[in-house]
Amino acid sequence: PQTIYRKDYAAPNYLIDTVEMGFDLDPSATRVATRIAMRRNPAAAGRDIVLFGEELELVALRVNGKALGRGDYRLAGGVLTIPGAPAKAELEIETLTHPDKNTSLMGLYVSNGNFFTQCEAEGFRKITYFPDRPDVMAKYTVMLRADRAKYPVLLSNGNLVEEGELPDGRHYAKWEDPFKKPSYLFALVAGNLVCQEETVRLKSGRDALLQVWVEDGNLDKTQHAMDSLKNSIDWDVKRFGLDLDLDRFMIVAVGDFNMGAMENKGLNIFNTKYVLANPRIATDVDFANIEAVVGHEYFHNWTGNRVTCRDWFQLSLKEGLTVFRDQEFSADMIGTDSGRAVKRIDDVRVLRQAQFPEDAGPMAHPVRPDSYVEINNFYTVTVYEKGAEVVRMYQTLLGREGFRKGMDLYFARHDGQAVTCDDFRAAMADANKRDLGQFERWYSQSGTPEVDASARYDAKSQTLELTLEQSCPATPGQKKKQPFHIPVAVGLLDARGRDMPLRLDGAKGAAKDTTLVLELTKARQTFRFTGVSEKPVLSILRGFSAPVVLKYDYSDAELAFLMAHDSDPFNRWEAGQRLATRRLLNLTVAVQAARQSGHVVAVDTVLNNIEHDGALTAALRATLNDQSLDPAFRELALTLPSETMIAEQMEVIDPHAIHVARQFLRRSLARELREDLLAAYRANRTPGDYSPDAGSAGRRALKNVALSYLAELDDPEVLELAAQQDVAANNMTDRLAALSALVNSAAAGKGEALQRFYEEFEAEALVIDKWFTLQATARGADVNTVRTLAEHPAFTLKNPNRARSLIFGFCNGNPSAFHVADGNGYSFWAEQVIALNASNPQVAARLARSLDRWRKYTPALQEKMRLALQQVASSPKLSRDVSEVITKALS
Ligand code: DPP
Ligand code: ZN
Repeated sequence: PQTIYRKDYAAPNYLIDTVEMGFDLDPSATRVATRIAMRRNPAAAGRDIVLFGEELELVALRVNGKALGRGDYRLAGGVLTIPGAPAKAELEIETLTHPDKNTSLMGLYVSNGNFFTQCEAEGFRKITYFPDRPDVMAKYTVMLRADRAKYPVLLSNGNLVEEGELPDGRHYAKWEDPFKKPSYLFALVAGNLVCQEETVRLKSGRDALLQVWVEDGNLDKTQHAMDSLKNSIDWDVKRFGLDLDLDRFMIVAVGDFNMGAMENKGLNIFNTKYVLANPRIATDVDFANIEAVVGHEYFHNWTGNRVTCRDWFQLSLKEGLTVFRDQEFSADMIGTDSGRAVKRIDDVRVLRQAQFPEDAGPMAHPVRPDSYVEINNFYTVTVYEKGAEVVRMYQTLLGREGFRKGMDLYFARHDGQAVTCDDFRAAMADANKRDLGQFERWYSQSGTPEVDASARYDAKSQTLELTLEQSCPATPGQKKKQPFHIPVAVGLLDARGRDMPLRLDGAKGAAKDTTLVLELTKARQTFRFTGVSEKPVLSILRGFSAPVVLKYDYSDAELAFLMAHDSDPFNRWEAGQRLATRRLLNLTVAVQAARQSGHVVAVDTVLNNIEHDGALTAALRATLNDQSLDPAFRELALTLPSETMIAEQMEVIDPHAIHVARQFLRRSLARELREDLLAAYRANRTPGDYSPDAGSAGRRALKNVALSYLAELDDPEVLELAAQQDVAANNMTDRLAALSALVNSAAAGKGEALQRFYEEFEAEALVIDKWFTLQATARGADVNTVRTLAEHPAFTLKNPNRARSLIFGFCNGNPSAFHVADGNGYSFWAEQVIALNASNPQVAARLARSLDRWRKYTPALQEKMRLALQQVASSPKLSRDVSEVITKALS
């Protein structure tokens, strides 16, 4: 397969004014007639009309009314070239597609009997031949024709301008989108659907019709999505002065969907997972995710749709920015400072758990990649989450107002255009009269920078010197890195744990701020604080002010102190995580040593004899019982770093030892904190009607993390609590937590509980997904458990959510079972990648990435992983998607 390079970008030869499309919808053969008004682009070097098309039957092709014969154009490798076309050309194309055979879920496809489209990034070319690239923007008019009985609802982008009857029981609807858009934002939906709708008055005084479309029987699950949409509309006006520009905004839920959701202009198409919710079927996390994703797609209407990407290398221009916007939206919706902090911690956890490993592995790429084989492989945590951190750093450096000025200038300059990450950076710089030249390296250099901090306090002169040194490891294609522009937020705590007012040497005025943002731009820099009246404890990288690894030689006592006192909630949490990580790494080494010595003593006995000062237990107890802290924060503080997080800290990953160590620590904490946990469990029940608000959700989270610790003890009193909760719960959060506690314990009734759960929720696909995941990630689950579950009548690889629930759940969510010594986990993985490759390459390529970090494992595991990778590599008909991932992993 061919590699596409950013440096090869060339402007399109032809621009488009209007596109008219007619669809005769039929699941087995849909005819699409397209008429495109094109004109030569004066800014382009080439003169041919270049169209892309995949898996299409070309029925007819005409230029200015004249049919083209085989000699008039070239068609090779999915590219249709028409040489010698006039400067102004009306192009007519007729194609045939087969939606019911389309299992890739890109282009036009059928899900549960209804039609849907997915065109980002390059799915439009599976509908018609077209200059399918984001810098070609046009106005669309779309005519849909279909059987009225089977497809009573016909939707496309923009406004409904006409509808009516046709002979033979068919009907039609004509849609007109008033805005220019790239083809990846095209959408249509046709089928038997129902909607919840509401008319809202916009800030501009106009009215807009909001609709949430679902399958019949799901209207009791749309209220939260509708509320989230209305909140999103209000928030964007308040925070960024951006109002809805349409008369009609639709969200449609579909059960078969590769991604989370898609921001098609005026017609967002969503994975049901991010729409459907009520207390019975959705957890607190689901409710929060729905709010975030509804917000995300809605915010794309400005950041993505009104201003779009020049080419796919610029994907983070819209995704990083829009993730940042949805993160801020969710934080503002919680409203409290502690709620904001909890949201921040959650987001950083995702970044470090998923993006840091990506940045250190074979698929590492800059936020703005330089090349790709298959663009679908670059919808990554780097482009999204690290991209959002990069946007957040502008705000940290420029302040909220400065950031807003940059956004205003960005829209003033680029509304209606397809632009680059450099254009965004220029708007930020120009609006604030700042030089952000060096900041560009956040876009061009891959890898996670490391910042090493060291401090020297001089009592006599009352100065503190903080030295920061940055480096960045080599990544594929990038051996040497230049220094980044890194905002490092710093605070100093006095002996009583209070923030000290800060003053940098040479700064004018009295010290008053207690957090300063230092700008680290050189490889090594020293910052001198004056008037520091006593030796402080340092709180560095407050709020996680940059996506870096901070190294600083904290003592255990300092970490416990920060955990008790830091006014910055992020660093307060972080101190506990550092303490826990240290302990977990020590335990892991001890497990390995015990195993090697071959002693027949139980590992637990060895671990019990390891000396430690109890600092972690004491600090966790204090946090757990601190009623002044938000329950949601306490839950985060109590949650140990995941096995994946620990793995990333090790030179050589030993999943089994990590698992034993972490389980041991959970059990000993449960034993030592038993009474405190029971008290927290009882104190944080949420009686009465369920509400997904952050306060109630936080209480449930604390209660349920207490339950999960307690269940480690396998004592009858606790298991009885779980069994009671399983029966009495009035919401899915509590229900699932109880079931999970039972399944992960030695409870006798766990099989029954699982069965009861299944029967009760058999009709709710999203809940059955949870049922599969719970079992795939359960302690004691192994490859055979998962193979057996894959034979369950409710399992199918064809539905991405279901495939993810079981297969990804196991391969990514149960590391010690997946990395079993005999390599059976890897054989299973290879089989599934190969099976998925045949039906859905995009999902297959995601699964293929589960072995990304294979070179970090013990030699014995490495060898087995290499064989599995090679097995996939040598299987026939490998898609571009999977091939790129496997080739990079093996290289
Ligand atoms: N639909 C995906 C998202 O919103 C890709 N644009 O991020
Ligand atoms: Zn997005």
